Amino acid sequence: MKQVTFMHWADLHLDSPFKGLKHLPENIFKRLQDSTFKALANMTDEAIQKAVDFVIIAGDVFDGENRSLRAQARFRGEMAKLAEKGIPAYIIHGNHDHLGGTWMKLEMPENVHIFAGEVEIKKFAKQDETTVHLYGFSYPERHLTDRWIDRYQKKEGADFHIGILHGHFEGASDHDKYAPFRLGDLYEKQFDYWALGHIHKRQVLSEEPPVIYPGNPQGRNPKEQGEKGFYTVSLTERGTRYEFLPSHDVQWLEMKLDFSQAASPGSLFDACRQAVSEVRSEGKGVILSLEIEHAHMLDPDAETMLQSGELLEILQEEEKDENSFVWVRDLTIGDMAGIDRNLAAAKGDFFEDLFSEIDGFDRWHEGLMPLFSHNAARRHLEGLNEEEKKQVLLEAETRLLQLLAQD
Ligand SMILES: [Mn+2]
Repeated sequence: MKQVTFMHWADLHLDSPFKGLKHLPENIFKRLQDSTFKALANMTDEAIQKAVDFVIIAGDVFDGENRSLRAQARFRGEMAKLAEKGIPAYIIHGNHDHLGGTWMKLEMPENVHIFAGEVEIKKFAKQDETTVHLYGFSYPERHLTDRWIDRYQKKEGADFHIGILHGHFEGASDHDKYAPFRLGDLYEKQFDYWALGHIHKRQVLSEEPPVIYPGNPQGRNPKEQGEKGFYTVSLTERGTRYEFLPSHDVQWLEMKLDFSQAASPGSLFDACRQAVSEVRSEGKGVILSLEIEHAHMLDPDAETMLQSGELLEILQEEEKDENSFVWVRDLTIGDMAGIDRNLAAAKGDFFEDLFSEIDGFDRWHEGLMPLFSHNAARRHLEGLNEEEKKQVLLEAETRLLQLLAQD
């Protein structure tokens, strides 16, 4: 039976700068700075161990269009490891590492096949003569808003056909709308697999044929949270199998801790420690945001420990030099409107009046006067927008409920 097995990687963003994180302990900041490279090394190891037929990289190999020498050297090293095992890599460049940038060109090993700035077809032939046509293009420049999908054309003469595209799935948000396409455009091409890149969140857009964004192999900020990795895919005449595998070295995570039961400093601390130990992962790092829900149920000492930052400091203290670290980056008090209002309202009319007063609040001018009449403040502050007003009201309500709960 004809069969090929390959790996689908995308959006490596090698040498991402991790801006704004210099305040982290040196050990942890260094781990982050190195994490895009470590994720690449993890993927290479996996490709060699699984002895795949080839590797596909669907764009944004490098974070910057100047492709730092460090990034190129590390990349070349990993590609050389694949070359030793006879594993080719089929690569397109995306909006980040488009061909219009200027960089010092480092020679890549012979197994590296880079698509040109126009759609082209590369042919892979296995020793048993199973053949694959791979279709793709590298971004000739950063901003490509045309429908490049229209330039893909199936060419007979291979057992399998794989489209590689760095582009925007219409309907997705938060990403630049480069080389847009719809699912129907891809189906029309009658390929066996679509290896996508550009959107960093892992998504299987279609199962038959598989159309997949593997996401980036290493999260680079709190928004890129959870396990990050790549896909191993096997195409056969009978169908396709694919599997997600993680490759990150440091994982960003968010967790909520619910205190609907009264909590003392001891139980608050224990609950945080418990959360930390739950997410700890051998040999890897975790950067964790903890959100405390129903914080008004904390007793006053526990609340002080939380508000003063003391709890956060204690949690961080032991992690600075830990290899499998869990760094709690922040401890926040969660949104407690809704259910808590119901609980409180059940206690009497007073709360109902309080909530209707809060909801109808419009004395912003009066309330903010002391602040905005201050000379320095007037020069540097703008008024509050609607979102900020909502936030201020919510915080005020939370404070009030906390105070009332303590009586
Ligand atoms: Mn990208």
